[in-house]
Amino acid sequence: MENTRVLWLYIILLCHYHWFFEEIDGLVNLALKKPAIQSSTFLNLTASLATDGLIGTRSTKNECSHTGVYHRNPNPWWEVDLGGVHTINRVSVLNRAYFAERLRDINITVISQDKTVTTECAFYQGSVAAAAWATVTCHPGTSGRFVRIQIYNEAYRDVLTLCEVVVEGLSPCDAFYFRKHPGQRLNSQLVEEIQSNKPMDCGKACFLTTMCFAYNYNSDTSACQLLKIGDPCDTTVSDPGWDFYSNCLN
Ligand SMILES: [Ca+2]
Repeated sequence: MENTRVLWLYIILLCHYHWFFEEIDGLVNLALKKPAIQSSTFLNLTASLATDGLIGTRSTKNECSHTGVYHRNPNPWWEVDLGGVHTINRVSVLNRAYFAERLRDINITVISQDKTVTTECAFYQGSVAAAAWATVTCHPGTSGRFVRIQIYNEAYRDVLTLCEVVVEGLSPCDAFYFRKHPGQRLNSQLVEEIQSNKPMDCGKACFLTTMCFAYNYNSDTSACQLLKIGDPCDTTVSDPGWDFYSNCLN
C-alpha cells in the first residue's frame, strides 16, 4: 500500500517538476510563465514579457511589457492569471532601465476567480529606480486568481512598462509544493542527512530521494535532513535555526 502511494506521489511530482523549482524561500513565484494581458500593447511588447522569467530591462531589446503610448491609453494596467486562487504574500515589479520615471504610484490589486471582486494587495507610493525592483507586501489574507498592476495619471501620457513581475504566495496543496514552517523542526525518521547550500537544494534532494516526504533545513550549518514522515509519534518542535518544509500532502 505504501509502495503504491510512493510511486503515485513520485509520478505526480515528476509531472510538476518544473513548478517545484520555482520555489522562493518557502513561497513560490506564482506568476512565472503564466498568461498575462494588458490594457493596450505598444508594438510587440506583450504582457507576457513580464512573466517570462527573464530580467532584462531594455524595452528596445523586447525585454519588457509596454502599453500603448501617449494620450490614448489612460490609466494603463497589466494583469496576470495565476491559474487558480492563491494566497498572495508579496508582489515585486522590475522597472525598465530607461524612462524609469514613468513607473510610480503603483496600485496592485487581486481579483477573484469569477472576476466579480477586486481587493487591494497594496499601494506602492512614489517612484521606482531604473532597472530596480519594487516590492510590496499584500494585506494579510489577500487571495485571488488574478493580480492587476495599474498606474493612474492625469496627463494621460504615461505608459506602463514592466520587465518582470514576481507574485509570491502559497500554492494550494494539490500543487505538491513544499511549504516552509519557519523556526520549526520535525522530529521524524531520518532517511539521510546531507549538506545543501540552499533550502531549495535540500528540497531537490528530497524530491529525488525515495521515501523522502519532507525536510528540515538549518541555514546556519547548511544541514539538510531528509525525512520519512508518517509516524504518529512525529512532532514539530520549535528550534531556532531550523526550518521545516512539509509537502502539501502532509
Ligand atoms: Ca521579463
